[in-house]
Amino acid sequence: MILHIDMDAFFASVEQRDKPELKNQPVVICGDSQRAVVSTASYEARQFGIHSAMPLFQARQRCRHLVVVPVDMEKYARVSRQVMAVISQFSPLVEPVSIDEAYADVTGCRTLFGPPEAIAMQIKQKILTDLSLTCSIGIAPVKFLAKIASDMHKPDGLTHISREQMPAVLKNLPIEKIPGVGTRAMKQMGILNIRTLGDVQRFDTDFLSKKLGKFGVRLFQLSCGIDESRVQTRALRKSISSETTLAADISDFHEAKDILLAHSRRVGRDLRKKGLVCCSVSIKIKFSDFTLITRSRKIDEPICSGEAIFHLALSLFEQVPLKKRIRLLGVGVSHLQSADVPVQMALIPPAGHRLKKQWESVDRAVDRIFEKFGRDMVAPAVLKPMTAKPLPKGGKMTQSMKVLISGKVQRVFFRMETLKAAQKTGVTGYVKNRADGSVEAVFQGTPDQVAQMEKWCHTGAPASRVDQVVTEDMPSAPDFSTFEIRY
Ligand code: DCP
Ligand code: MG
Repeated sequence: MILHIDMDAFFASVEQRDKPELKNQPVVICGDSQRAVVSTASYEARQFGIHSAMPLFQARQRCRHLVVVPVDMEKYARVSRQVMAVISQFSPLVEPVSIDEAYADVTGCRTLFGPPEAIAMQIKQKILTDLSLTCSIGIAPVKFLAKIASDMHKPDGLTHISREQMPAVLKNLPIEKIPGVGTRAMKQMGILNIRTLGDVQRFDTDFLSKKLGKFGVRLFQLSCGIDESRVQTRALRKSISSETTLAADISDFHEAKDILLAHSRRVGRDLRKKGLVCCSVSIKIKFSDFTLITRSRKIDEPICSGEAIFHLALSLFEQVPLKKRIRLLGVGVSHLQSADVPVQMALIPPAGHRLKKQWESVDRAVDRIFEKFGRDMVAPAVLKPMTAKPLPKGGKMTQSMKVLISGKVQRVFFRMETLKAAQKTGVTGYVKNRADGSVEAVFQGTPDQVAQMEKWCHTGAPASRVDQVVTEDMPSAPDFSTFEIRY
């Protein structure tokens, strides 16, 4: 059985909890610009017809005594983590899907906590007593129905759709309630006179896939109560990589070696931070004529130290004949697994094993210093700083870096959080969504500020999952005066 937990009027409830004068008041959480739109409205404000995404001026017209509270994303992210922690006490299989909602598979938890409904009640109770917040929970045999159920009796609701009730619920379920139905699909279904999931049954999958593409097939399955999607815990990243398009093409072996070391350390740090190890290392080289080569090597024993990654990256690099100048250099790791998974060690450790373990503990110590005191405190002796160009005015060193972030990074507050981090760090530039599902950002500032922002991209926003961060130095970027979200 699957639970879908969704907090009630999340941002507004957190503010009403923390500021007692807001209790029972029509409250909206909102930016304060001219063009501000409502993030969310308290249930009192919803009685005036105010809802998320409504322009603030319109909301004010509907309710004269509306209370406008500014967004405090850091606080909501913190509360979100507390909510997820409560849910995780009841099931090991928890999938956070946004800042205020998560799925939990409670199939195997009956012996410990009782039937699904009892578990849902315990989660609601614990969120109320520990965090003074209410949520609504849907219970169903499949994910999409659990989500629909959580919305049926909001706020503070608990809705259980049993396997026996499923056919009746599916038959009458309005099509617009199905998560992921876009306006185009809605239009097409209007033409076919499909209003409920029951109506879908009048057609066969061939016809539906011709009219609606892949979604048509999924729709047919859903109408039969089939939803193959499983609750996915922190999905393992497939690969991690770091690369730089160099400010100027290089041909010097030692210079290339320094860059490989910097990238290897960065990738290693990212691996350790995520609690992962890798079994494959690769390098990527783009030459001055834009030809691109990649080389990779699999290893038997998983690694996560920057030195070990560098050792393999260098051996790959040494096998590449360097006839042209190098424009881009990168290091990547793949075949990732959790560092907690027990690794079968050979009975007698190979000669290099102790050395490898020593490097890993050095790296972990350096990581802790990095976290505590910042990037400049420790650096490997052979590393040079990454390319930076001097600003003509003021004499301050300025660096511009373009970063492409892929993974689950859209529709999860990634841009808003990047904007906040950028404003805090003091960089200029922009962040925007790309059509391919990735997020693009340009950061401009001192090398240290840019490095901080690059580090932030690896961490991501609440509920996001960063799979890959690709960086590119921009030797001739225009000067940005602010940091903005671009559309
Ligand atoms: N949010 C936002 N902009 C939107 C929609 C939502 O900033 N267009 C934010 C504010 C919400 C939070 O995300 O509090 C969670 O979104 P929900 O859709 O779950 O809405 P609420 O939790 O506010 O209300 P509900 O009780 O309907 O779940
Ligand atoms: Mg909610």
